[in-house]
Amino acid sequence: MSTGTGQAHYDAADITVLEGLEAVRRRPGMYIGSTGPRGLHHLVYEVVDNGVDEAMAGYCDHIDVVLHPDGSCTVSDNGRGIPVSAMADQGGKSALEVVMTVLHAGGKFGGDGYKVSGGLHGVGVSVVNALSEVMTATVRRDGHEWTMTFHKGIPDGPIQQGAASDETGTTQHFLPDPDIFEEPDFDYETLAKRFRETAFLTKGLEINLVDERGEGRTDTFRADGGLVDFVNHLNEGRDPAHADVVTLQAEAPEGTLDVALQWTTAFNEAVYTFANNINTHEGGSHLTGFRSALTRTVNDYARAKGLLKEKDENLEGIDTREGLTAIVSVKLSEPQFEGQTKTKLGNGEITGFVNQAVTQALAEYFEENPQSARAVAAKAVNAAQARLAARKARDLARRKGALDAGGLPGKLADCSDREAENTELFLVEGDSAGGSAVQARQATFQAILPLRGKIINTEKARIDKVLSNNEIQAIITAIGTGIGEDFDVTKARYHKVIIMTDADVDGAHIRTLILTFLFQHMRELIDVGYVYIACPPLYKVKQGSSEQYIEKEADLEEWLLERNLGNIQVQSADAAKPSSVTQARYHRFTRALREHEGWAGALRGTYGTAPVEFLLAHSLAGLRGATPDEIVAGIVAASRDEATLTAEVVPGEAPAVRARAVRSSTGEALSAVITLEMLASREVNALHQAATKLNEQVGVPPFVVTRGSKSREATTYDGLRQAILELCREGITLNRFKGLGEMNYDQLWETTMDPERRILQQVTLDDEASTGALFSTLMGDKVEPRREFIEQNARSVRFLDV
Ligand code: 0RA
Repeated sequence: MSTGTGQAHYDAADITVLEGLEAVRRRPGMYIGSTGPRGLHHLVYEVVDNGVDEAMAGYCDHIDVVLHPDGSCTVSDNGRGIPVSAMADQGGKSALEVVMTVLHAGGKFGGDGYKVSGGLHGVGVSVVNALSEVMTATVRRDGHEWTMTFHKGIPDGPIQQGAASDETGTTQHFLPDPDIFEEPDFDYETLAKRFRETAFLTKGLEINLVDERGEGRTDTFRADGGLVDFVNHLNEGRDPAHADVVTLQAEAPEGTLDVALQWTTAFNEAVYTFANNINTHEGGSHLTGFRSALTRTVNDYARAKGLLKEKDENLEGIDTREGLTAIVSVKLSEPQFEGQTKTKLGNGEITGFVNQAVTQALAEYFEENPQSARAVAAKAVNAAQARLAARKARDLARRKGALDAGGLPGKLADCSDREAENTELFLVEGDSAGGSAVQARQATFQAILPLRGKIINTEKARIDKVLSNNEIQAIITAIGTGIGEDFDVTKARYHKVIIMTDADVDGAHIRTLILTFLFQHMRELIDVGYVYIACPPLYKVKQGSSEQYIEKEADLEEWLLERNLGNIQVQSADAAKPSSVTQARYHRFTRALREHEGWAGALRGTYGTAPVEFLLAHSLAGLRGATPDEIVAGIVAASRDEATLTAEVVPGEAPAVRARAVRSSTGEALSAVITLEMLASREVNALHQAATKLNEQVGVPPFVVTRGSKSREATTYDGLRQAILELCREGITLNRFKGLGEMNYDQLWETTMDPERRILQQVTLDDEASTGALFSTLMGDKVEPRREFIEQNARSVRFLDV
């Protein structure tokens, strides 16, 4: 085994690499979609998906994902390990180096069976590398451990052979570059959701997610039941219409097929399709085959058993899918992805294969389970009747002019421009806010529809019931597209439909109800990007003669600092004189503070509060790795004027020291048992490093912070941050808006409706499967899952990735 010598001279391959990395860093959006939260999480998916590919090829059954307090992430798998040998056609560079630095290099090795997924988001780990401040790849294979470290994608040096190892696998540690990403903070829930889905699709693969930040969390995702577990998960908020989940597997030259399905008593359809583990949001050939099989099989059964009489029309596809939850997963060697978002499977040959396999399996299931079959068929017949009834109701309503554009709802304050492209419709919570909105709007292009009271919960009601609801009728007629099978996006009367609700729990609920309706009956309106959420500000701040609206907490802090940090002086215990803090320095300080808090939280979780608080209060993290006697000496030496410290070795098996601090001013005593194990831990090491960074930024506590004649004392780093913010807030009037109604109309215009100044969030369906499950959880029949969800997410109910 040789090591690469690509660094020895500078050749054409190096230039290509540098150009490639450069391109990624210059236009990150082209490779990962955005530099916002989505793009950031994409980095993790990219790295994890490589391990999943390895699992799909049968070489890996375990992936660990760890989120570290410093904002970095480690992904570790037990696959074969990225190859490390030198590549002749790459100037002798190691394969590892090529994979890590050459765009799209990932799939070029290995040959047979590897990279079934290839395709869609497989931009390659080199993109992650290019966008990371630092990245280290460690490979275990060929009897050794091998490592390479990179900064912004550029290798620090050639591959290094490390200790002997008889394991195999790959570990990648990366820190997303804060110069590239707007908010380099991983969201645990987002990642958990994704890995839960990945685990469902890859039977037997265990994905372990660990959050070392703050309180810390961990989840293990593993679905030994594969797709059956997925269907059960999606049906958590629904009642099954028959006992078991139907499954089938089939293999043919066209590819392989895995299906799990179950009908429920709900009314909407939850069918999710995947091709090579990629969520095919736009459906495609596999979905077509699946649907025809269902329509035919259920019709045949209903006819054969007399549930459909001779005179009855056939069931339509949509009838047979009412309340159906299903996962259709195909794997094929050369997937073609088409459609607007490249999530529509194009391979035509798959349709017949899926159709035939599903028809056969479902017919067999119906044959063997007559009771279930009857329930399914009866439900479909029922759905057809409801559909016909709804059509009649709609025709009737249309004749009466209630549903078409001719008879626009009375409450709609329409705009004068008739070019849909130029216009927007605000769906506004409540009549009073609706009134202000009408006064505030630009009547040429802005229409207002006030919604009174509660919107019907469309997850719980069948279509005919939904249609008879006044608020829903008003929404449908105002938008003009029709719904369901009649939906026609070209008839949209506005190209922006903006949901404007209060920034409180009720507002969030109403927003969910509207989104649930749009999701179920006007999906395409969301798909084409016509649906938005208005973002009314939370605060108005005023200092002297200048005032400003502020959308969220974090922006408020930014605003305060921008204006007032310059007037603030910080005196630390170790500096001769007070100094001022620049914004850049303040930000480095708070970043280090977060990291420090993160490690402290991780330690508290493992060793309890008392020893950690003791460690922090007396800055003892530097004692790691010392002997018990040295630790005792170190603790005693940490005595200050404020407190006297004593310590003794605790006899026993696990070496530990009992430490005691007596506060001089009050005589109060605190003690804690500090184990050597804790002091030697990785976390204490990291804590010490974070503390060192804090020292470098702002010095050591206690601090005195002054602004003009006002001052504050702080004994901890967190206290310092609070003191700075409090002083920045002096002389500022802060106004909090609880709802739209608290703003007068010109405020509403300035902050929320004026296209020049407002902020709109476009609604997208990033992760449909979990969005669907979530709507059911939030809006479905079962109370328990909903309560659990709301309890778990009390502070941040974020169901759609908006
Ligand atoms: C190509 C070939 C082989 C393994 C891999 C790629 C591989 C890549 C990644 C990325 C993360 N984890 C991974 N594990 C494996 C194997 C070639 C062989 O051993 O025959």
